[in-house]
Amino acid sequence: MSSVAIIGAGPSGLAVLRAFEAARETGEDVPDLVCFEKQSDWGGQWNFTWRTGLDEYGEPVHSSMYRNLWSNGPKEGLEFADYSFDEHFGRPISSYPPRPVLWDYIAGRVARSEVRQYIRFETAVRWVSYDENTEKFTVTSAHLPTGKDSSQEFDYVIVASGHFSFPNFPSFPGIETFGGPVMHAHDFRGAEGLRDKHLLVIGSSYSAEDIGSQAYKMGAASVTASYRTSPMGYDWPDRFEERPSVVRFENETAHFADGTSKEVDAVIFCTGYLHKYPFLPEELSLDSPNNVYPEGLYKGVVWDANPKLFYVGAQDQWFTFNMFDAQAWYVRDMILGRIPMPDPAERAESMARWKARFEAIADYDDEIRFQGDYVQDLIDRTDYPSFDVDGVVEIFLAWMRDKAADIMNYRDYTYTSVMTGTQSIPHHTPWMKELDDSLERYLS
Ligand code: FAD
Ligand code: NA0
Repeated sequence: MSSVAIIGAGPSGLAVLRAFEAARETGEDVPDLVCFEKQSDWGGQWNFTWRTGLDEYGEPVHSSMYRNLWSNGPKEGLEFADYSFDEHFGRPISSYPPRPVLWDYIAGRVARSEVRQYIRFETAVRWVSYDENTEKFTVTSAHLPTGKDSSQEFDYVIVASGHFSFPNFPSFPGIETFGGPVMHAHDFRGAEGLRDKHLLVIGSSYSAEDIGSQAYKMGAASVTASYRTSPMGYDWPDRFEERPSVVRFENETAHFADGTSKEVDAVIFCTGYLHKYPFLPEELSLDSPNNVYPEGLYKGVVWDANPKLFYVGAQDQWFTFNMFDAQAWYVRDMILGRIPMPDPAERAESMARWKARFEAIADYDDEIRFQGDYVQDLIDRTDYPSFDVDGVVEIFLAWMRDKAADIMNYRDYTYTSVMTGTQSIPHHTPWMKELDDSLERYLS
C-alpha cells in the first residue's frame, strides 16, 4: 500500500481527502493518508483567528481573514459539484455569504465522512526531503503542543498549504516617520477602529478593494487607495478615491506620483502575498508570482521536476473550491494509477501549450475563461461530477459587470446555481447595513 502526505487541511487539502474518500466509497483500495495541519481545526484561511504575527506556539499565524469578511465572489462560482448549498443549508441562501457561513459549508461536506481521522492537527511540517535511491519522501513535522518532532516516509507528497499567508511587504521612502498604525492586510482583523479615521490602502486588488470598503462601511472619514500599475476604476462613493503610487511619506503625509499629497491616520499594505514553502528544499519549491499559470506544474498540479510531488490550489483564483476538487480528483487518479503519468516530453509539450495561452491573456474576462477551460480539462478526465463550467464562467463575468455597476452594493445581487438550478435569495439586510457576520444572524 502506498502512502500520501497532504500538507494543509484548508479547502485544498480537504478536497484531496474527500477525493480519496469518494474512491474508497466505491470499493477502491486507497493509500495510507496523513494530513498535517498546523492549526487546531480545518478550513485553512476560513478558520478565523484574532491573533496576528505569531500564534501561541510561536508559529506564524496562517489566516489573513478578518471580522465581517463576506465572500467576494458569488457562492455559485465556488459550489462543490458533489455537495450543494441546498444540501447543506436545506433552503436557498444569498449569493455572498459571510466567512462563518462558508466555513460551515466547507466543514459540512467533510464532517459527514471519516476524513477527520487522517488529520494530525496542531502539527506543522518542518521539512520534506526526497531520496532518489528509495524514491521516498521523508516528512519531518512538529507536534506544536508538545514540541515533539517526528519523521515519516511517504511515496507521495501533496502541498496544499495555501499562498495567501506570507505578506509581500515592500517599503516606501520615509515610512519610518509615519506615526500611526502601519500593517499588512495579513494582519488586518476588522475595520471597527477606523471609524472617523483617514485610511490609506496601498494596492489595487481584492484586499485593497475589500479592506477599503470595510473601512468605508464602518465610518472611516476617508479611504484613499494607491495603485502602482492601474486603478481599480470603480465608481467609488464620496470619501473614497484612488491615487497613483506613493513616492514618499513625510510623517503622516503621503505624497503621490501625481504630485498630490494627503494626511492619513493609518496605512494598510494590500500588496499581496508570496508563494513561500519554508518546509521544502529549493528543487521542490514552487517559485511564482500570484497568477493563474504558475510555472513548473504539469496540469497545474504535478511538480514536473519530481512528479511524485503535487500542488493543489497554487493558482491565483477565480474558481476556488470546485477547482480544488477538480485538481484533487485528478491528483488522486494519478496516484491510484487510473491516469498514467506522461513522460517528460509529453508533459513539456502540454505545459508549453498552456503557457502560450496564458501569455496571450488580454484581460480579466480572458483569464476567467482560461481558468474555466483548465477546470474543464481536469474534470473531463476523472469521475468528479461534471458540471456546467461555462455556466460558472458566465456567473463570474456577470459578477464583474455587477461590481463595475455598483461596487458598494454588489453583494446584494443574486445568481442561479449551475449545480441545482436554485436561484439565491437576497440576504435579509443589505450588505452596507449588515454589521453582524455570524452564522446565527445570517440564517435568522
Ligand atoms: P488555505 O486556505 O490557505 O489553507 C492552507 C492550510 O495549510 C492552512 O490550514 C494552514 O494552516 C496549513 N498549513 C500551512 N503551512 C503548513 C505547515 N507547514 N504544516 C502544516 N499545515 C500547514 N476565496 C473564495 O472563494 N472566496 C472568497 O471570498 C475568498 N476570500 C478570501 C479572503 C482573504 C483575505 C484571503 C487571503 C483569501 C480569500 N479567498 C477566497 C481565497 C482562499 O485562499 C481560498 O478560498 C482557500 O482558502 C484556499 O484554500 P487552500 O487550502 O489552498 O489554502
Ligand atoms: P490581494 O489583493 O491581497 O488578494 C489575494 C496587489 O498588490 C496588486 O494590486 C499589486 O499591484 C499590489 N502591489 C504589489 N506590490 C506593490 C508595490 N510595491 N507597490 C504598490 N502596489 C503593489 O493580492 P493580489 O495578489 O490579488 O494583489 C496584489 C487573495 O485574497 C485573492 O485571491 C483574493 O480573492 C483574496 N481576498 C479576498 C477577499 C474577500 O473575499 C478580501 C481580500 C483578499 P500591481 O501593480 O501588481 O497591479 C473579501
